[in-house]
Amino acid sequence: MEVNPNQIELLISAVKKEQYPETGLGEVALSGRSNVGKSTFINSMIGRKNMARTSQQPGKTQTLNFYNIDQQLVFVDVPGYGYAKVSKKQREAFGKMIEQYLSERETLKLVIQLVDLRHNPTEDDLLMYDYLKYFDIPTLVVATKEDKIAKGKVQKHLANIQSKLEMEPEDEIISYSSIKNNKQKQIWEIIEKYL
Ligand SMILES: Nc1nc2c(ncn2[C@@H]2O[C@H](COP(=O)(O)OP(=O)(O)OP(=O)(O)O)[C@@H](O)[C@H]2O)c(=O)[nH]1
Ligand SMILES: [Mg+2]
Repeated sequence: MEVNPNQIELLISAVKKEQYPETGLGEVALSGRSNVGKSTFINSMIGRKNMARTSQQPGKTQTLNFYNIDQQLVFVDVPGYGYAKVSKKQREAFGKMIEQYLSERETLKLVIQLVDLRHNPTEDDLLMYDYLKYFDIPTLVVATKEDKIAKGKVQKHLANIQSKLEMEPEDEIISYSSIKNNKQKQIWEIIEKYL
């Protein structure tokens, strides 16, 4: 699958169901801890530097951002979890918004769950993966920031994450670096299988 970087459009930043766009296209949502690199991942996959807003401050993405990707699919950039500085009330509101989307969206074909390749999955990562499995949502785990780890250690870290998440055999895991930027083709091929 190839996407034209000039044919990407932010359809809407939604906070409720009534605002979800009706495109007839399959959707792929990005989930993960705040600051893990979800928005950066979207940008590197579509070959655009600043389409999805990124930041070194966690908590950048606060709405469900729907991007039409070259009329082939819709990427949904989701607010990150586990960010201590948002208020309890805001965290609850985010939680509800994300849960409603994940549990009710019929056009959702795949969740790309981002984790940090360097570390053990967090408690929230474990909860999120379990939640996705509870709702039978196909999941691709992308372990990002691969550039920050020695090449010889990548496989060991991947195996550790796979085992800690108790990943189901049909779900794939892949390491990735938005800086190296060299696995888009491979990941597009995986995504295509689910659309
Ligand atoms: N070294 C390295 N840094 C990365 C990588 N991916 C993302 N980053 C950096 O991580 C920071 C956070 O990236 P974002 O894409 O804004 O993170 P996010 O998951 O969208 O965060 P929220 O919107 O707060 O949920 C930025 O400074 C990125 O440049 C990567 O593969 N390698
Ligand atoms: Mg973001």
